[in-house]
Amino acid sequence: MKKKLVYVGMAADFLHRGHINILKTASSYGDVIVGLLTDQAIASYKKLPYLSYEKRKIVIENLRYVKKVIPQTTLDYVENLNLIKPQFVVHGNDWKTGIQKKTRQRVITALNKWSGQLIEPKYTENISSSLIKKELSNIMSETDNRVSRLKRLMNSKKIVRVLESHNSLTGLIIEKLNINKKNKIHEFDAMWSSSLTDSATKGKPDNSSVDFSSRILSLNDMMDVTSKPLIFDADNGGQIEHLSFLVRSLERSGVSAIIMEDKIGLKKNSLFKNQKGTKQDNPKLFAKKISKICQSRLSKDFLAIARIESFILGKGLKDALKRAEIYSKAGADAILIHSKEKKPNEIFSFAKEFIKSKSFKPLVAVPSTYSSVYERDLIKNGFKIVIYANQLLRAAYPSMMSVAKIILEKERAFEADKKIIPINEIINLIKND
Ligand code: SPV
Ligand code: MG
Repeated sequence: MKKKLVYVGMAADFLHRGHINILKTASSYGDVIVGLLTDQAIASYKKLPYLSYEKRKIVIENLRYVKKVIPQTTLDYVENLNLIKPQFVVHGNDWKTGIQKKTRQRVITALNKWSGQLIEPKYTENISSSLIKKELSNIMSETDNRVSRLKRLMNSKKIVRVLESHNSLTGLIIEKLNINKKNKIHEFDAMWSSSLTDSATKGKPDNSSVDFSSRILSLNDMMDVTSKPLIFDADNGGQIEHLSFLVRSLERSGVSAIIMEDKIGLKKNSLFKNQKGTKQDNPKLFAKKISKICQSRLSKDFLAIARIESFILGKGLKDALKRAEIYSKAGADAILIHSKEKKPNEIFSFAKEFIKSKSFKPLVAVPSTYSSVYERDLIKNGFKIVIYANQLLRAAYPSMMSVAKIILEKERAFEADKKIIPINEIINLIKND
């Protein structure tokens, strides 16, 4: 007699005895088909798994309780259930509440169509998920893994959300902060080491007076206490002869991408109104720098991102598109199209044309001046990375100024107390474990 089919959906990033309990129970009902959640499916509602789909698949399909593994491309089971029409679905009873409650309801409705049954073994307690998570964060901050993570995020998420970090404390905000919005976890995916905010933190102008060694020291501080990927703002990359050493240092520190802008001469921040005296590089020479990065990197997962400054310097769309073609052919993995307009029209007009090209590469936006743009509109227009490039420093400075002023005015600190967090909170923020 043909055995009954049992469907089990799982992410199975780190297999533990809770998973085994589910699969063992499932196999007592018939042949087990595991719907293994793809990276995209998992990233749609929580963190990207440590292991890629292919690696997780190898583990699961070799378990003796499992007959077959198929991809489950969404958090929702219904598509796969309609395809297989299993007599049983098995899932731990922990999904009755929380983020997966709706998914469970839809499974029940689908199963009802062919009188299938949902089996919910008791969730395995005491496997100490906090212990696993702690281990996981150690593994995630391993250099190789961190370098590759940005590329994996780009392949798995609609848009990779990046926030500026200028010290370890801001790195920790990016690392830990998340909010639950409509049953999806929203968080920042990566850190941006900004030349502007790193220089400002050191009290220096954004004109490359803070050299790369010093920039790398600051980012190493952040790397010590975080596990998320970091994108490095390399200004124009410096001299081509020095680039391979910069790439080597960045890769060794666990950086995932370098962004290099096509300007020459004394560096000026792109958001300054007056760009007089700033020149764009010859595109062919800049392309050589991109190729140099590609040749120097040890891992193909370390991304070379070319930043086009045509709009900043008033050169217009045609120039930007011509450069995008050249940079893409030279090996750029993505293109940052910069703009200091109040609206994103300029960058969207660029995206609309570039998307038609055979050389199209994922686009990066830095919405500092056009901050009203929503992520959903960037996604619609072909953008894959959004960098919020300076907001944390802009938040910290006025707050510190106002507290310093209060102390000066009142000649005591009491009045400032209600504007600042208690000392206890600072102590708890940085735990020594
Ligand atoms: C930075 O954050 O340093 C940047 C982005 O390069 S911008 O300030 O817009 O030039
Ligand atoms: Mg910069």
